[in-house]
Amino acid sequence: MLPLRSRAHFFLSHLSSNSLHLTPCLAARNLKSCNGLRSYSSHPKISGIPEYLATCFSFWPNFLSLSEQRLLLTAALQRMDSLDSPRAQRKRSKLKPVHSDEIQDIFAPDALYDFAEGHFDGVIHHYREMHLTSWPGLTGLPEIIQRILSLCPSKDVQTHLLHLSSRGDILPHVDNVGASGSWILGVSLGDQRLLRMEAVDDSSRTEPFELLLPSGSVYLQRDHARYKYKHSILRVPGPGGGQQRLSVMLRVRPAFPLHRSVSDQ
Ligand SMILES: O=C(O)CCC(=O)C(=O)O
Repeated sequence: MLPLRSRAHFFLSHLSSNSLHLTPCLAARNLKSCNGLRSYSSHPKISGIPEYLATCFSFWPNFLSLSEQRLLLTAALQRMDSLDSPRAQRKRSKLKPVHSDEIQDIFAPDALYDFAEGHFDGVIHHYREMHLTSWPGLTGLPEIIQRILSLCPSKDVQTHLLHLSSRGDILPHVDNVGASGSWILGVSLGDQRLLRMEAVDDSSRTEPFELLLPSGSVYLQRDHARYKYKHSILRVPGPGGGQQRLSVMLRVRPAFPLHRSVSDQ
């Protein structure tokens, strides 16, 4: 089984921050590219995908039906919940089942999850995450996974689950180039969030763009959009202040990983 954190992440974070913290999660991010959040979330400019990125950024706003979203979210939470503390698991087991079709009602309240305050690389806040090696055996799930995999440009895929609390955000970053290859595909479940894409190189004179990611949508960044753009996931400003969101992130394995840890071999 692959470790949740590879030495490649560890190495880059050490280079860029000089602080060493090992946390049990996948950190496929490059700290070098991160900066502040506030100015974006308060003035979102929601736009379409710019013409010049049409070949390397794809978006399917309604890829999964509500029943598919519900099944995929249930499966993902089942896997993640088993990693929470026995205390959190016990508290959740006392919850009364909610009879509703709302996707949000599949999540327990924020307080019943072991959300981490901040990632060691400073990019992500109020989250849980895990590297997934197998999905639970739920009826109908393999068909959904197959449909998602059919969007992937290549086959050698690693899966990462990322659960943001109602307060969770992901700041601008480029995924660690040593931890994954030339494309990243994200399936959004739960709260609608804003994806912001901005060029790494300020001199490129390309405008940042923002896209609303509804539950059931899928986006794919590849090549130029994967390497030359920072992405962030922001709460949509408004009175509600955000709800929980879980993303299923598929990434191609790197052709030449920077490092392999002992448990990788
Ligand atoms: O949740 C998403 O859509 C993006 C996740 C992400 O940026 C990351 O895992 O580095």
